[in-house]
Amino acid sequence: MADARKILFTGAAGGIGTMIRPLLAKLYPGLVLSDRVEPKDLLPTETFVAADLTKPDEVAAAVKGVDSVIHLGGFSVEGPWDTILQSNIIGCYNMFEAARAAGVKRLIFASSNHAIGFYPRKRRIGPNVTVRPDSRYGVSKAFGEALGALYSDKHGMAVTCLRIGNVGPRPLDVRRLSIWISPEDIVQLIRIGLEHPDIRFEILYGASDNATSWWDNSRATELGYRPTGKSEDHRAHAEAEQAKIGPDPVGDLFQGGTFCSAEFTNDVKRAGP
Ligand code: 15L
Repeated sequence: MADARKILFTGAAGGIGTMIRPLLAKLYPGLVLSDRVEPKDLLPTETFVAADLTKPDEVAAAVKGVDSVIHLGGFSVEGPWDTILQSNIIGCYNMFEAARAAGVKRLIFASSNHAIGFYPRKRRIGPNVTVRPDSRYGVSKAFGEALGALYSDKHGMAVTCLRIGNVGPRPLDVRRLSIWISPEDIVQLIRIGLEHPDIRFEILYGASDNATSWWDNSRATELGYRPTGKSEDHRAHAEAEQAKIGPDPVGDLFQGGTFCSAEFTNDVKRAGP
């Protein structure tokens, strides 16, 4: 039976949005897409509402009548402070607040591995470690997770934060062998966030079944996550791509990679937990 809930999907025209839209459309016909610009090739079952996350009235209009939100909107890499502030701090707050006011019951927040990027690659971590952002972007993702906890505890919104590694058809390099997630697997996690009856506030790692993973994703397994992607199937490609990239004495030590080495002025022995 078709899912009758009204679901808003922000960031629909972005990189991940473009990859997963066709998969989500099959599961949730009637999906409402949002972004600043309309994605090309809108399906007959999809509708679009333009919204700039920095404008509370536009966000409120997009979220009107909606039961659940998949919030992928925002700036997706490191950027100048004002860009991060507007898109990912103010924009994220506007989304949670509009969702609360509209009575939204569930929200999936696209967090990132960069909220914990300064953990060493040698260390395996679960979802409950202290955040160690590797960038202003990573700080904004930690902020979004904190907002998720607040709106869950104070207002009863069922919030799932996905600490996404890197989404794509295959891992791009050796670092991504540890953090890669296939489009199908991220849709599986989104589905858990939208449907699982036990969700209150969750942080789950957005990773496929990667043999070299740095993350304990057992909570996702408990909630029914059964990833089908295996990064090892793509090792030859990832290693060939890695050979084209020079060594990064800082980034190669930490989970966040180049996000850690960018603007780095510390002694590497004093960085990370
Ligand atoms: C992210 O959070 C970014 O959105 C994406 O563009 C990649 O840089 C990814 O992390 C990554 O760490 O590979």
